[in-house]
Amino acid sequence: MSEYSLGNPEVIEEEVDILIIGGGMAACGAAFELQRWNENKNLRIKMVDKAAVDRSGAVAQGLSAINTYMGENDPADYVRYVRGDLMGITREDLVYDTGRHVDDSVHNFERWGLPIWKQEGDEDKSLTEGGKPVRSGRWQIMINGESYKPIVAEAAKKALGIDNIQERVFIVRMVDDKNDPGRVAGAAGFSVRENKMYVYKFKACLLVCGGAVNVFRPRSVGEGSGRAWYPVWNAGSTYAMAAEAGAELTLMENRFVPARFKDGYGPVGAWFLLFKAKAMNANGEDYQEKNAHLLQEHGYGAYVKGHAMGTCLRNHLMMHEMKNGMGPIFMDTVTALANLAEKMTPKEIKHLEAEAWEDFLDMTIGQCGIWAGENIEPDKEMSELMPTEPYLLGSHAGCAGIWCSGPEDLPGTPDHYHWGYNRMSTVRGLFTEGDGCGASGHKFSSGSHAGGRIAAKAMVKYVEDNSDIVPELDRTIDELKEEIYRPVQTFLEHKDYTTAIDVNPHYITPKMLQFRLQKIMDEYVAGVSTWYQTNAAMLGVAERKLGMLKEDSLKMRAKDLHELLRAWENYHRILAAEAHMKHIQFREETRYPGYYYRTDFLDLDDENWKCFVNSTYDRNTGEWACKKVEWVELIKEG
Ligand code: SFD
Ligand code: AMP
Repeated sequence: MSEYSLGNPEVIEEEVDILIIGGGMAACGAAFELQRWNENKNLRIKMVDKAAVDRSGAVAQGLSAINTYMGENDPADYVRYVRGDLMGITREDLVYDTGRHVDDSVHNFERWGLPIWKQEGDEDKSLTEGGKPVRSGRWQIMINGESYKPIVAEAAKKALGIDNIQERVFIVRMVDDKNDPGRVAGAAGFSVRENKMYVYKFKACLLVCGGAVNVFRPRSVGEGSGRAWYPVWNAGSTYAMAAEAGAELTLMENRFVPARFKDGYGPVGAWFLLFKAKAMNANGEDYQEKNAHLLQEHGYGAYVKGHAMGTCLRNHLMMHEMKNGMGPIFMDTVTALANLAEKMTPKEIKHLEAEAWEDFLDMTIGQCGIWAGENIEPDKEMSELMPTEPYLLGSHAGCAGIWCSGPEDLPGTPDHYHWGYNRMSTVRGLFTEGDGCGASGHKFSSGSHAGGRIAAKAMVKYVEDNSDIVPELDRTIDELKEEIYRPVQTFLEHKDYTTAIDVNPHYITPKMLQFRLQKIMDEYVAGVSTWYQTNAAMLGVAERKLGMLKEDSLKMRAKDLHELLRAWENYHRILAAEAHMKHIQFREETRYPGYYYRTDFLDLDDENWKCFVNSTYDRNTGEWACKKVEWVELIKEG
């Protein structure tokens, strides 16, 4: 395909009843569930993913644990746990809803072939037959999960039918209804492989494109650049497209800064919880014990129960050491494995060592590369831990996202938690789950799948109740084409002005624009270079610079389809970044110490800020508006 034909793509228009945008955990859950509710109804359903569903999204490389499985636990306790971990403010209706439904998804994963570890003697029993899983923590169970995503994808593909799945199409924007601006009627995007633009019309859609990675300058550089903990192909599309469609966002000030094995970004859960490893400072001290008194300051310990402290607080205690020159922080893998091996046979010890490697081979292969490349044998040498660059997400230990209507049957649910169909945003017809659904973290892979199923059921009801909707787009095909392919036109118009293709006063390459975004966010919005600290003055600078960046984003060039993808991913990142910055600016307290600090408001201030911060974006003016929204306790402390 020549670069010149790129500006004039073939246009493919399709009308369906329900469009699933994304092909990750929530999307696959929805696809599976829709089959059930669509029996004898013949609704037209389509799934569109920018990648290939078999290996797309956060679970692409696999996982070693399912982090949300109730089993013998009461979902009310799960709500208490999530509330504590996220410093008091969560939508308890949404969290409870996930808790009461999540196990069925896990049982299905096992039925579809996912190997779930069982306790001795129960190896041949499935979970539904009473087989007891190997728990790493109260909520987490261990799996052999290299093929987790293909297994979940296979069930989704079978349910929907291959013909109803469109892979390699990147959705750029939602389109409002011409006759009803409070409702979405369509979505538009382009093939990342062929010169084709896609325009969908629908009655309802599930927007589940994951969270936002590479918004901040990553710690990885040079040949490691591109390595991050969360998937780099989560580019903020969910938040940006929802915001542009007018949907209210919530808790976008929240972010996740995970403590990870340094440079390879290997997760720590299995090491802390299953292998019972301890982390220590440069002097071999247990900094969590040593720094426990820090939780008395600024009210940070308000939600600590017994020894259980929120994920951000564990970071807070670790960062204190690093900021005070007491790093590196080491994960003592050596003692952990030696303790476990004490009562083991040589064969069992070999197996244990294999598990230590498999934990990463199953989900973060790059960490094994680091171990191999640096001659680290975990039973002989400790590994460094490091807090990563921030990620925006709503399904792991973070709660950024879209403000969604919750279930209708929970006692005490206030009206502002429930205004329509479950998991529908404030824009009619626009549903979300997984990383998209705000104020309800700790869904993880299983909860995101279950959430997709909850949303699917509600979408079918919405479509049936609104069968008279005839979606009409408020943008013409030509307008959409001009907007989506603008980076290509910019390139074609100006490329001959200079002899060096990447240097041109009329355009900026997506890669360079991304560096600019990451530098602004890193230096002014509490990235790693300021040890996650910011204040009103820094945010003021960020606001100005992001405004100019947004203006300049219209000058991004695309010399091929790959760059067109990168250009739009970066545009989505900018909007997600702007929302994050505006929310941090609005919330004048430090709610999540260890994730970020407002140095001008260092206290956790329950009196003024035990509330949600919600925002809306006006795509015509480019302005954001933030407001406080009341938080309500539904589950009493047990
Ligand atoms: O170890 C467009 N997660 C863990 N969950 C667990 O249950 N256990 C773990 O062990 C977990 N850990 C973990 C996890 C993730 C990662 C990356 C690592 C380790 C290394 C979290 C879960 O994976 C996560 O919660 C869910 O996957 C979230 O689901 P969802 O559906 O919200 O997002 P997705 O799966 O990433 O899917 C996104 C999809 O959108 C597509 N997409 N399609 C069209 N147009 C666009 N513009 C699009 N933009 C994106 C993507 O291709 C994808 O299909 S551990 O750290 O704790
Ligand atoms: P991670 O590997 O860090 O993503 O963690 C996986 C799961 O284990 C998540 O549910 C975490 O909240 C939990 N977890 C990780 N480390 C700890 C810890 N030190 N104490 C308690 N829970 C943890």
